[in-house]
Amino acid sequence: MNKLLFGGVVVLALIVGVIYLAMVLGEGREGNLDASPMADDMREMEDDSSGSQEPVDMGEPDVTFVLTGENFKFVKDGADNPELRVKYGEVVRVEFISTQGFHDWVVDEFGAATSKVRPENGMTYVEFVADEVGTFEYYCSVGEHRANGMWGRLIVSD
Ligand SMILES: [Cu+2]
Repeated sequence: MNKLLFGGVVVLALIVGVIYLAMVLGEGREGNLDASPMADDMREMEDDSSGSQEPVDMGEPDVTFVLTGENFKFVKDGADNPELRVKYGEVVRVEFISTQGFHDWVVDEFGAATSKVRPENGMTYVEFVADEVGTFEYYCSVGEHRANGMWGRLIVSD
């Protein structure tokens, strides 16, 4: 009698174990198919990165701003000291031309600075990676230009 009971318990345990495994495996498959968008996103990101093996190169900016400088403000598309908005991690390129006076374009937090130029020097530029989220000041480091209002905001968002 005891042997029979023991055998029955072992068989029952095996059946329960198999059912449990089947459920776990089944859930796993379902999760990958539809119930787990995060896993899908991560797979897509991996696919994207392996598909385009472009080196992180400062020559491939994600966003380019064209600014001009004058006494004492930056101008972009007719706007004075415009807010520049970028996404975290983007390679940012700022092209800068002085239309009046001697100026540069600087953001301390990213170590970004153009050379100081006069109108006859034409365009200068700087590229940097926006690797910190927050609101930062860009400004002209020549003389008292910053104090005279030659600055604006660079906003890096998630
Ligand atoms: Cu200036």
